[in-house]
Amino acid sequence: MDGKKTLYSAIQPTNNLTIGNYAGAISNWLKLQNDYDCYFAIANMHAITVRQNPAELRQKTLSMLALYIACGIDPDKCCLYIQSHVPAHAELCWVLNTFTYVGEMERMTQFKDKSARHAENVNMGLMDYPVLMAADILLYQAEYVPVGEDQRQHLEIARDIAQRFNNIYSPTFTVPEGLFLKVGAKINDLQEPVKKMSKSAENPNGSVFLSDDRDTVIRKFKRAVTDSGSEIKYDPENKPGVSNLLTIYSVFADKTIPEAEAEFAGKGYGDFKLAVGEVVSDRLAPVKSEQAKILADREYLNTVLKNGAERAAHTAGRTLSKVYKKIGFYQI
Ligand code: ATP
Ligand code: LTN
Repeated sequence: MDGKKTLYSAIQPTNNLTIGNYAGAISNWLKLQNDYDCYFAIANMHAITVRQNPAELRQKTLSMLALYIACGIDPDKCCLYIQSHVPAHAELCWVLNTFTYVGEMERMTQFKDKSARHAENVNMGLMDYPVLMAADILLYQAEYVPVGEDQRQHLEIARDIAQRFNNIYSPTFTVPEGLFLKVGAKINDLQEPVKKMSKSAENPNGSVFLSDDRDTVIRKFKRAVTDSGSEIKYDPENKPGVSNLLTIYSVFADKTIPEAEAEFAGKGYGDFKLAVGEVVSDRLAPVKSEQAKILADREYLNTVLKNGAERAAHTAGRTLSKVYKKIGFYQI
């Protein structure tokens, strides 16, 4: 479209989003939507690799769409859709499975983590997760994929699979590149600041959810773990707690890390934590009220989804048909 390069990303509708998802994914998408032909999906097929409550999954899917729009992702500029609405994802995934080795999948960090966390349900889908993600990206011939740091390994495998297929047949897939932010690509847990902040963390005090009310946000920041010493300085190695808070502040206040350091020079940890909590809740308040308004308009959401799925299916269908031709599937 308009000679713009294509960009693809997705988020699973599991749990409520955290400020980590906002910083690492959505805030980045916002900046990119004007300059690229963007596809943003709700990855419900990825979500079921971990057991979900059906009613909740349905509700979270819509609530995530409303959130995308409330954050400023414009459905007139970007293609917003639900992964399961476009069958080509499952279809290409099957083909790509035959170009992926079991050993490669067993080595994936997220697979190992999630298998340990869900030992009672280490299903084939969990292992196949990266191949489905490769199918998502490759169907749209995406040049760029903005994601958080934790997705780097999955992106590498998507590139490998694309190159493998292109080498065996002829150039078919664009080999995608990850777009990682300098600041915000990894927000850590407030209680264990050396661990990634996650939607499904065990301790809810370590994650700040976009749905948290102001008091909860402030309370979580007040209780955030800081480090020894009293200086407010960015030093992830020796001061992981303070550095994480500075990162959050810089994303939510739209300031650089040195600007944030200068602002808090000479101040105590108490004031600093309060200021971070305030800037985050100030930013979230309008998003939350806008999300509720959008969520109430089911007809509008369904129209967005219908248009999105149509557009996505058109692009994806072209790639799938090319693939089927190359591998020798008879087509009428
Ligand atoms: P879960 O805890 O359920 O595995 P998650 O919080 O890791 O989920 P995903 O749906 O896997 O969220 O990720 C959505 C997007 O948010 C991805 O682009 C991911 O890289 C980004 N992201 C997730 N957590 C963080 C974080 N702590 N900091 C920065 N970006 C993040
Ligand atoms: N696994 C991703 C979500 C995801 C994705 C994608 C991201 C599914 N398909 C395609 C980028 C491109 C995650 O963030 N956990």
